[in-house]
Amino acid sequence: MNDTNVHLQDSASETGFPSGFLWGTATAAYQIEGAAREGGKGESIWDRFVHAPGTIADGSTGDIACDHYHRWSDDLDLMARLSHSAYRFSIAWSRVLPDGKGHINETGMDFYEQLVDGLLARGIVPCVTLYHWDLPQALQDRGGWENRDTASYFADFAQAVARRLGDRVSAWITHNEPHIIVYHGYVDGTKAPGLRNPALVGPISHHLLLSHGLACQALRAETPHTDIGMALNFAAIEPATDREADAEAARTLDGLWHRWFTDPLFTGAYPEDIVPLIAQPPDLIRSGDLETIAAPLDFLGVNYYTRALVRAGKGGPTDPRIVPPSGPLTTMGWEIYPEGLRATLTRLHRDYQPKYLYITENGVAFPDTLTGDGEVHDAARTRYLREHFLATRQAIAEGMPVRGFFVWSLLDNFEWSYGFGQRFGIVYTDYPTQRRIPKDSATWLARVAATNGGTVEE
Ligand code: IFM
Repeated sequence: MNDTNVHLQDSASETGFPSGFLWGTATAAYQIEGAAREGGKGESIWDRFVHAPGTIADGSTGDIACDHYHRWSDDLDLMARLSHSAYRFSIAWSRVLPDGKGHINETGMDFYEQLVDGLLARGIVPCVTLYHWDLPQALQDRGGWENRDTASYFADFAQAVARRLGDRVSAWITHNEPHIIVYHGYVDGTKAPGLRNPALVGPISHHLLLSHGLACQALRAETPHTDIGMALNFAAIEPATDREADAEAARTLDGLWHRWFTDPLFTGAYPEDIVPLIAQPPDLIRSGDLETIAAPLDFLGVNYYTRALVRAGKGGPTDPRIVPPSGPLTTMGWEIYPEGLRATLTRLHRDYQPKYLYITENGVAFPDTLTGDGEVHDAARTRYLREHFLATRQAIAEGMPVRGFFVWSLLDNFEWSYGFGQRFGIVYTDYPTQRRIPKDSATWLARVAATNGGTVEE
C-alpha cells in the first residue's frame, strides 16, 4: 500500500460509524467543471447533446456550470471547512484524451493532478470516478458504447489516469450508474447521446460491463493497492400490493434495473429470469467476457435516493409498472424513503457479500432560496440526510460493511436534462456570481463529519 492511500479499518467506534469512516460529498465533471472548450479539452457527448434544441428543460448547458475548473482551489478550501474526510469527483475523459484515445492532453491531466494534490494537502481522500456519462464525442462518432472497441479505449483511458494519479488516489470507481446510461441515453433519449432504441439495452450494458472489467485489469496492473469498485443506482423496489403478480413484477423490475448489472459483476452471469427480456445479439458475449466482468471488487458503491412501488401491467409480471409516488416528495418528484437504504444495503450484503459498501450518492433536491439574511435554511435537507445516515448506522449495527458516505452533492450544479432547476447541493450556487453559500445542512454535515457521526441526531 502506498503512504497516501487510505484503507479502511474494521474497528468499531462509539458513534456507530467505524473509525476511519469516510464523510464527504460527490460531484461529476460535466455537472460542475464548465470550461467546456478550455485547456485542450475535446468535445464530449454532453457538450454536443446540450446544444441540441429542446434537450434541457431550462435551455441551459454545462458550458460554464459551477466554473469549478477555475475555482477548484476555493472549492477544496470549502470542503476542508466542511470537515470532509473524502471527496468523490469524476474525470472528464475528453479533458484527458480529447479524441478519446491516443494523444494525452497534459493540461487536462495537470488539472486533475492539482486537484488530487490539493485534496491531499487538505487531508481529504480523493476517490475518482472514471466515467460519469461524458463519453468523448470522437468515440461516439465511431459508434460509442455500441462499438465493442470503446471498452478497450476505456481501459486505456483508465490506465493513463492511473499511471499519473494512481499513487495518490484511494479509490477508483469505474462507472457511475450504468443503468441510467442505458435507459436514458439509449431508450428514452433524455440523456446523451439521446438515442431511442430499446434493442441497444443488451449491447450497451454488456460493453459498459466489459469496459469495467478491462479497466479493472489495467488499474490493478498500474495501481495494485488502490481499491476498485463501481457505483450503481438502487431504488428500493417493492410491490404496490400483496398480489402475487405485483410481487413478481417487482422482482422483474429489480432484475432489469439492478440484477442485470450486479449479477454479472458478482456472479459472472446475467440473471436467467431477465435474459429472455433483453435481446443480446449472438456475437455479443464472447469467450472470457463474463470472467473479465466478474473480476473481484474491493467495494460496491451504492447510489440511493428513493423507492419504486411496482404493479404488474397489462402484460403481466414481466410488464412492471411504477405506481406514481405519494407521500413526501422531493422537487425531482422522488419519494423520501430512508428505510429503503437500509433494506438495499442488507439485500446487497446478503446476495453478493461485497467486501465493503460505500454510499457513493445520497441527497435531495429542494427549492432552496437565499433568504434576506443571505443564508439558505434547508431544514428539510438536513432531515433527509439525518434519516439516511441513521438508516446507514442501523445497517452497520446489523453487520453491513459500510465504510463511507458521500452526499450528493457538494454544490448546486447542472442536473443534466433538468438544467439548473434542481438544487441538490449542501452549498448554494449563486449562478450569476458563482458565489458559494453553504446551506444550513452543510454546517450540520460538517459537525457530523467532524464527530464521525457522533452528532447525527442533533
Ligand atoms: O445528479 C445525478 C448524478 O449525476 C447521478 N446520480 C443522481 C444524481 C441526481 O439526479
